[in-house]
Amino acid sequence: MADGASGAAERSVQVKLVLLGEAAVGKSSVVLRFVSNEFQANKEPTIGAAFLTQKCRLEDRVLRYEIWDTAGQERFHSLAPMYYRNAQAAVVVYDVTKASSLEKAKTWVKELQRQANPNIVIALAGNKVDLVQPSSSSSGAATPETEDEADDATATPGENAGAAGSEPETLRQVPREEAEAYAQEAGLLFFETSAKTGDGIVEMFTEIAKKIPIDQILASSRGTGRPGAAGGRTGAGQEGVNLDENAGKGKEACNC
Ligand SMILES: Nc1nc2c(ncn2[C@@H]2O[C@H](COP(=O)(O)OP(=O)(O)OP(=O)(O)O)[C@@H](O)[C@H]2O)c(=O)[nH]1
Ligand SMILES: [Mg+2]
Repeated sequence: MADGASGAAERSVQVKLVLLGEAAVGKSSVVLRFVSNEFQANKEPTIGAAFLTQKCRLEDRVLRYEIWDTAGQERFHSLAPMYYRNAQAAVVVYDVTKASSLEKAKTWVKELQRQANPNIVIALAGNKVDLVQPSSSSSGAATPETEDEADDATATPGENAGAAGSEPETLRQVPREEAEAYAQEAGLLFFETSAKTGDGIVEMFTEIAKKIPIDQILASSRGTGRPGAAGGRTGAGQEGVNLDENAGKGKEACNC
């Protein structure tokens, strides 16, 4: 997975990506899987937002995702524009075991389509698909690594109480076909994912990367002298956990 491409940093294009979605659908877990290949069973709710980065190799180019993982709790909704402003990509997450979370995802998509960058690449992610699969598989992600950061401490038990087992299909509240049809209609990329097993996560970030108009970003950044400069880190909701250290460790990750 990690191939440690040295010197690639100079050529990497920065892509600002924001995650949005109802509380507890697994946004932070999706990012944690992508950035650190880890999963925490009792992840704490995000406060404000968290900032992380991860590189993604695409043929001869390297993208550096600058990821804003927003808080899904309603009290943080008004902060969202600060994070999606100038974003080139968005992942709107819902939970396949919770129908209302798809409705919330749709309202985020509408807001993005009205107010975000008109060229933004939006992916819809139906997360927690491990809860509705007969047996958990783990394509697309390798074994979890243990990293130094550990921001979990208190428990937020709930919907994922060790449910990998019997009659899983009864847990599904959002049929894949329904969400996929909506995504197609709305012009979104669509994935079902599991932060727990890693299913679909790398694939999703890779497909998003392929859709990013890199040449346009490079062209528009000539004026700024900063590739993909897109809002940078201004306006961060600084209460969030900053896992940026994870990014600088030479894990070229992304598997692309
Ligand atoms: N079974 C299962 N549980 C998951 C998955 N993704 C997240 N969870 C669990 O769902 C709970 C919420 O996950 P978070 O990643 O904190 O959700 P969030 O969307 O970031 O929540 P907010 O920060 O409050 O908006 C945690 O207990 C996670 O362990 C998944 O793919 N499968
Ligand atoms: Mg979170």
